[in-house]
Amino acid sequence: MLPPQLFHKILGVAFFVLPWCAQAVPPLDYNEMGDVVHQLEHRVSKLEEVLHLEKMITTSGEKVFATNGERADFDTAVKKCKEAGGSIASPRNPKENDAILYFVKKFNTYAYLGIKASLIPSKFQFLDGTPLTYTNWHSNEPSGKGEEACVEMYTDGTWNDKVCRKSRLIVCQF
Ligand code: MMA
Ligand code: CA
Repeated sequence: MLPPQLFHKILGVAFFVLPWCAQAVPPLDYNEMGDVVHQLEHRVSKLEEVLHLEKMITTSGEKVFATNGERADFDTAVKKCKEAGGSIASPRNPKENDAILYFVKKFNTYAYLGIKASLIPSKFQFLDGTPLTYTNWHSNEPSGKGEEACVEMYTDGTWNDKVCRKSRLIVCQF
């Protein structure tokens, strides 16, 4: 904690320099704001191109899927994605499934999805409990009968229920 006298001093200085700050950064007019937005868009799209080149991101609609190329068990993958400000990749339609598949193929490694068995064994749902409206199970899957609570994506994009402690590619969504 800052001592009250020091806090007071800092506050005093802040208010003292405020008029100067306001002067040093004049307000932007409408056209200038447009320019700033344009420049930022340009920078962001260049960053996206680099990340795409490095096979670290791919987009589907509004969603951005990303990997750091690392592998982890299910709980660690969930944690890493959360720490990065996202969540573990959870495909809601064929296009999103394809976006995740892109990484699975590039890294030639299965990936865990943000899908888990519910209280009813062999019934699967998203991590927030919402039901699956789209599935892409491999033939004869899910097969675990309650013994395989997680779901991995194969290199053909189909899904397999699997134990959660394997090492799989970390793919997050943002
Ligand atoms: C493994 C395991 C299962 C999967 C079957 C498919 C033998 O178990 O990966 O999850 O359903 O293979 O043959
Ligand atoms: Ca299985």
